[in-house]
Amino acid sequence: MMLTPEQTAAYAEDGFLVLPNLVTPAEVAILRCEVTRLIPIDAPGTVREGSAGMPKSMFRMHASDGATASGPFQALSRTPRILATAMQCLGDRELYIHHTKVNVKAAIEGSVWPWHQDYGSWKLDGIQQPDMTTVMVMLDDASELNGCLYMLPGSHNWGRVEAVFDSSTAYRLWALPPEEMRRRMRQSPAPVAVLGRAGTAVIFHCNTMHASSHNLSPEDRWQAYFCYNTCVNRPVDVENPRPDYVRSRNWAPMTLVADDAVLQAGETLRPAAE
Ligand SMILES: O=C(O)CCC(=O)C(=O)O
Repeated sequence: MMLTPEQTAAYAEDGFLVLPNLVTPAEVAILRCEVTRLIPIDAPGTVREGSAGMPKSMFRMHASDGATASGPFQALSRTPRILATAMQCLGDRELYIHHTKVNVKAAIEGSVWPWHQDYGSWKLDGIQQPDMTTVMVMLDDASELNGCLYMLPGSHNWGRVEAVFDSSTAYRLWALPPEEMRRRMRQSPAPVAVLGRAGTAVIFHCNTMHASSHNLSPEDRWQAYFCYNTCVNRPVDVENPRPDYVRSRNWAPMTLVADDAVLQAGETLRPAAE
């Protein structure tokens, strides 16, 4: 898939671009089966919350090894629809994945993600330039009630803003200071709720300020995140680097696969016919 000139202009201006129906219902069904299989696994990085112990985040679905490796997620991370779109947004054909995750925002109990920029954390991983982008794929319909993402249009143009470590939820992260956020939001266009049917995606720049609310609905909200970096921008050494599940050491350029690779990977998971 190639973005149109209007779409690339919108990504450059707003710092994000919504891509409705990027993933088909058949693919979503396969990916959802995979999430169901992975939820009980206690893998490095899995952070749980709520009375059912649902993963607020679980990592590394795209990898070929490890407890959470998933053929369909690996395939999706390399399909032209996603990888070539990331290449186009980053203006570079040599990309690797910094990390992937699925955020299960549990019904009633799934908690807020405070306003943050992903590069707030990724710079501390040793990544020198904000030349990174994330593709989020909805595995459920996303609504304001179930805690959809919100994007602050144009906020990537402000560059990286100094962050504070927020440990108010199960997933601790570098968040934007509340006073800074109040000041900036008063000068900014209103946040955009990223709503859509399962299979809708959004691609967003690593400095775009984003957040999401508590899930007040009676159903979980599942979203998958694929974070891409350019190979030339791989992290430099830092003291106490974060683990591989969140700061990948696999810096080899990724190759594109056929666009039906998720369906093919799903076929191999089906029990053999009698
Ligand atoms: O899944 C969500 O609601 C927000 C996740 C997020 O902002 C992130 O992982 O950076």
